Amino acid sequence: MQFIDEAEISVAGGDGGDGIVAWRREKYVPKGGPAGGDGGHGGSVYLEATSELSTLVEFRFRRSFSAEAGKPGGASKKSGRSGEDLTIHVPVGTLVFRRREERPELLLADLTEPGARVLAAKGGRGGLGNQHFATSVRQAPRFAEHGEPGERGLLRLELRLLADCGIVGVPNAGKSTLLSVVSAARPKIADYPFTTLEPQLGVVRTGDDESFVIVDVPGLIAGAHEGAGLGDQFLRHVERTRVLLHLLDGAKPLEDIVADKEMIEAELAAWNPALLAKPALLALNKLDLPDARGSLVQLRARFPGIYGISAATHEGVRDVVLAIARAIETAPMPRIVEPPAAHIELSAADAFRVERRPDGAFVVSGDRVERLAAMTNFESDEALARFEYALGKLGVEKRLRELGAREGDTVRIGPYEFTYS
Ligand SMILES: Nc1nc2c(ncn2[C@@H]2O[C@H](COP(=O)(O)OP(=O)(O)OP(=O)(O)O)[C@@H](O)[C@H]2O)c(=O)[nH]1
Ligand SMILES: [Mg+2]
Repeated sequence: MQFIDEAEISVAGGDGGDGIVAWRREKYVPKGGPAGGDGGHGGSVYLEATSELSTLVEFRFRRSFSAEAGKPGGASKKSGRSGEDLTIHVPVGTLVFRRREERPELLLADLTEPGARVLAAKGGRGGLGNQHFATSVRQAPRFAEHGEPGERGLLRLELRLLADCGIVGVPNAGKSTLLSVVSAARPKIADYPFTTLEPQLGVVRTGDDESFVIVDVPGLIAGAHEGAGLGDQFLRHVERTRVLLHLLDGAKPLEDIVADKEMIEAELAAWNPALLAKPALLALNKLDLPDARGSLVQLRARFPGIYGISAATHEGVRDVVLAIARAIETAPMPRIVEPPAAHIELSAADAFRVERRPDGAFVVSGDRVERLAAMTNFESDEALARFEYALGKLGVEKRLRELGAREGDTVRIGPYEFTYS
């Protein structure tokens, strides 16, 4: 049974449309002012959680998603149409990570509610038409901006939600027996600890159309949060459940039952304090044993809400199941980590790097610089002048000088090559 569903997809925002060069045409005016329209913005890619999906399988077949590009501007200052946004639906509970080169991946969002959305790749801005570039000295600008390329990125999707309720407790408490009674699952049951080695899932039907998913977590021992008995792996699964059922072993003496309860709670808290805030039901199992009945009376004095059940005879099981179902209804979907609130650009916007290559050329790299180059129409001297001005403002020019660039040296930015002057 798979517990962590994963997929990797690539997303691309639509490129912005190009701005254009055009002139106003009026009767009796041979050549009017600049009137080139702006390109439309590229569409953005969003991820949206929906309860209609429960796995990430469909991403095995389709891995690449791009939003529509913006249309180029028109004459008479007409703007191009913007590209449509693209929404990719993912199951509720999907964690969205952005892969980064040479750096750890970044959590973009934890989509825990239906309808929760995250901007995954922003569309590029439309290029400005020549209507914007007229100044008192330049009345007939013969250039326009290219559209900005859309953002591109690689995302890793992870679905950790596996169950509404997690059964936790010490080894041999009867967790697997209970699972086999309340669901159609047939886990291994035996009279020794660590029978269950992997979490087991079961679907519990509570009505014609109602059910919840329960997970039988392998027994936890002291030190579980540090990995004892593989406890850390099991606790990770407990994190994503909405409700916990803490099952106590009624075959043990009262003092041991109380000590087990405290140990399990300490392990949950040590793994993640948020686990203790989860709605939790407490139940003493093996009530068919005479000593267990006595223990229950004592325990009830200290923990008034405790349930007494016997997985063997099914006594009290129905009550616990209904109580779990009620608790699930009102429990919030637990969050794994607080995600950052705002959209994070693919790379730090203003950072750039200048490197000198063995052939003597200088290579300038960086998101912003490369975008700027992509938006420039190098056939126009005016556009080139504007580009150089922007490089100066970003500090690229200064950095080139510091690195010893001289007249005639080659400077490369993305696919473009320039001569330093
Ligand atoms: N008398 C009695 N025995 C029970 C009851 N429930 C479970 N047992 C027995 O307790 C032993 C352990 O049961 P399991 O269901 O395997 O226990 P577990 O909590 O899943 O154990 P691990 O997988 O090792 O963590 C088995 O021998 C069961 O038959 C019960 O209600 N009454
Ligand atoms: Mg078991």
